[in-house]
Amino acid sequence: MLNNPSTMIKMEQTMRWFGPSDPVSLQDIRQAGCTGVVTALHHIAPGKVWTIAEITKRKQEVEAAGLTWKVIESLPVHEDIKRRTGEYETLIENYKESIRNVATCGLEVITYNFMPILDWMRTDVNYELPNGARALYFDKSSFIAFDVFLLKRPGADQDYTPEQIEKARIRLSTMTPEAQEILFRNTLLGLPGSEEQFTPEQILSALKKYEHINATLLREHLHAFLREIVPVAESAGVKLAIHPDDPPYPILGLPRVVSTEEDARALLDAAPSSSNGLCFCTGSYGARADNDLPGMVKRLGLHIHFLHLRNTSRDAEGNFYEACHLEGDTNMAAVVKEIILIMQQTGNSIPMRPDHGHQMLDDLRKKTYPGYSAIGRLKGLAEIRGLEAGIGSMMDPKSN
Ligand code: CS2
Ligand code: MN
Repeated sequence: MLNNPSTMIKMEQTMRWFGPSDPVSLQDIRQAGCTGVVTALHHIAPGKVWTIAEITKRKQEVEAAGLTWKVIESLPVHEDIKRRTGEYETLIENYKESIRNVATCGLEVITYNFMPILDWMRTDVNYELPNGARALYFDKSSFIAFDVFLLKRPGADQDYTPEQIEKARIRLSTMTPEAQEILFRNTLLGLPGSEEQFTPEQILSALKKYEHINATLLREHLHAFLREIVPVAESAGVKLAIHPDDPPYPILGLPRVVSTEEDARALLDAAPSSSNGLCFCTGSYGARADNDLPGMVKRLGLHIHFLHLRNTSRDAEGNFYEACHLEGDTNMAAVVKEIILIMQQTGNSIPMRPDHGHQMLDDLRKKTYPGYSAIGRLKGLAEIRGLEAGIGSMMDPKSN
């Protein structure tokens, strides 16, 4: 309707780009319909300062391709900050300096997480769906088999019931040595976008360093960190967005403290500020049946500075796979509707990305980072964009 344009504010559509070595190019992302990318300086080690020169260089590279870079994913938090050991005070000062530099360069949102040692964890990164596409899968029995029988983590058997362990033993016995090797490799995958893997020795010694840290202490460390960095972010004019735990419960005996609405509320209350906010990842929060996602958007929406929209299909045992964006257990339409209401209320667009996608079509023959092939994410993005346009137009008084 030319003379009756929609007044609806739309989510800002982006995709993650892992930098110059990403097999998915900036042009690919632009053709997918995105206006921007979400990226990070992956070559700078956690704990080191992001300099204005390095940030500017990356920003110019993105802008030269006709895209914007407003959201960082991620500015990693050094393990010493999570444990409050070693040089953590200096590391927090470095983090603050990076925040200021990012703001100076005009970036708007900083995504980070507070998961000890590991980021997301899956047992299968090539799970074949009935239609032949491939998805990421978390199978509890395989994971327990890895933990108890392959990694042999001390005390692991205390974390599970005898029935769970027996089931895991049977699962392992049905796996070929090759399948066991793949399971081992998948679970020890390093950060998304890297090809590095932890060795079993590295993981066991990293776990040992967290032996004395329970959920209460980790939460205190997170809140103390926030009390230090939130005022810096606020005065610099950038927003922080914490990504939830994935999966959203403790694994390998490690506490996880950003898994539920209550966790999110507690961390927001620890350092009240419009700069203290959330990366609302529906795939991560949605892997728990007790998280009410549309309700969380409704109640926490003013603090949502970045959105990861994807779906999971889960069962009562804790197994889940990444479903199509509009299928699975999260009612994506209800979530999108709440997001539209929040954007209408604030008058601000919230950046989103489709998070992961299925490996499908031509991408099945390409080597891509697990979850980050182009076509599956394009499909997810297109579906969410359609959902938003449809729901938005029904809610828009001007189009009725
Ligand atoms: C991402 C996370 O690939 C993914 O699942 O959503 O790895 C995310 O980038 C980090 O947890 C944010 O710090
Ligand atoms: Mn996510």
